[in-house]
Amino acid sequence: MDNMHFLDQAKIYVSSGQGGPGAVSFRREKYIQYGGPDGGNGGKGGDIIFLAVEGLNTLIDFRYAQHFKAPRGKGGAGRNRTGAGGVDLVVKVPVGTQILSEDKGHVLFDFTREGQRAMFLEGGIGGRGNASYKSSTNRAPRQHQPGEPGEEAAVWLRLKLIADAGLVGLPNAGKSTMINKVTNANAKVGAYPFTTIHPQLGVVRHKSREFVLADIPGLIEGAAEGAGIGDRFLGHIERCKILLHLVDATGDDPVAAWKTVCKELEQYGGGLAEKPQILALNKADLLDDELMESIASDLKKAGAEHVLPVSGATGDGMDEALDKIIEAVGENSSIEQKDLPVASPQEKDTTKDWSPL
Ligand SMILES: Nc1nc2c(ncn2[C@@H]2O[C@H](COP(=O)(O)OP(=O)(O)OP(=O)(O)O)[C@@H](O)[C@H]2O)c(=O)[nH]1
Ligand SMILES: [Mg+2]
Repeated sequence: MDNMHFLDQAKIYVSSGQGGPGAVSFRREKYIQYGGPDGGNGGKGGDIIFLAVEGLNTLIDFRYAQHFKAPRGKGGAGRNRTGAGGVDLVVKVPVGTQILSEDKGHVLFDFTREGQRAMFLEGGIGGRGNASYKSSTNRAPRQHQPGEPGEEAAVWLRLKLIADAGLVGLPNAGKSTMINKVTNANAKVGAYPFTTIHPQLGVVRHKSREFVLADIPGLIEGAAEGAGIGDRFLGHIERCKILLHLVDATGDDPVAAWKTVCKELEQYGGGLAEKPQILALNKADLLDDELMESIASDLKKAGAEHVLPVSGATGDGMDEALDKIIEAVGENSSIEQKDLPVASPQEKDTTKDWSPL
């Protein structure tokens, strides 16, 4: 994905269509001077519907289009003709998008599968035409209604990428080098911190299986509170089933590096600290085995369960790491699950206080 065209949050304004007005009309027939009422009802306004679609890993389009207004219903007409309904407006969002209240306090919908669809704002119903007011006591009513107004709301779209496994580590740990080695991604690599400023996805093909790996910007102490590039990108690994934690073996203090990142995952919350983790001691190509082993044993003394020596540059050790990921991902990686039935999205909770405009 092109870094310049990544956007993971956008505010949009949506409104459903107003109902069309009911008509006032009377039949005109050749030999009847004064026919009965025949004004039809107005049509319903268009709904605002959200639909999750595949193939867009960014909300960038919403930077340029922020207002979505469904058309109004057409007015009723004589001869009891009901006005045409306004066409529903379908707002397409990438899979992984959450729809949040304007104050960001509530998740209204969480789209995790292609094809999920949710009705958000219903169009106003059409007004009654005068024909509907006819009664035994009023044979020539002139009553009619305007259409009901539509609804308006402002909502935030927040994209949380769908990946099966996520790369975490301090800046310069070698995350982007690794994703480039094992996937089709072409992430920027640099010998300086914060080379990566946007998350990036790549597809791993390993032993006839496929899964999606995410590379995110490096984490530093305080990242969970917004330091460095901040906590915002941690959201993109929330949906991962496993994390590949890279520690630079050539760094000043690999044990401290490992602990710092673990602490940030814990402080961020969102279940990140509870996810299974593979601790990969990276850049093994630069150190001799003895030194690698001594660092690994320091990590184990500090509480690490299993330390896997790897090199993202040469690919050494990566087979074992990928085997473990495949195992954790199980049968349904995010790209292999296409044929499963589509689950229905979270119901819209009308008790939540998202604020209409
Ligand atoms: N020798 C060697 N160098 C590596 C390896 N992995 C990464 N590097 C180097 O380490 C530096 C940082 O690599 P990146 O892949 O950009 O690191 P990163 O974790 O993505 O860094 P940020 O995006 O800044 O968080 C670059 O100079 C890489 O060439 C490795 O396995 N072996
Ligand atoms: Mg990087």
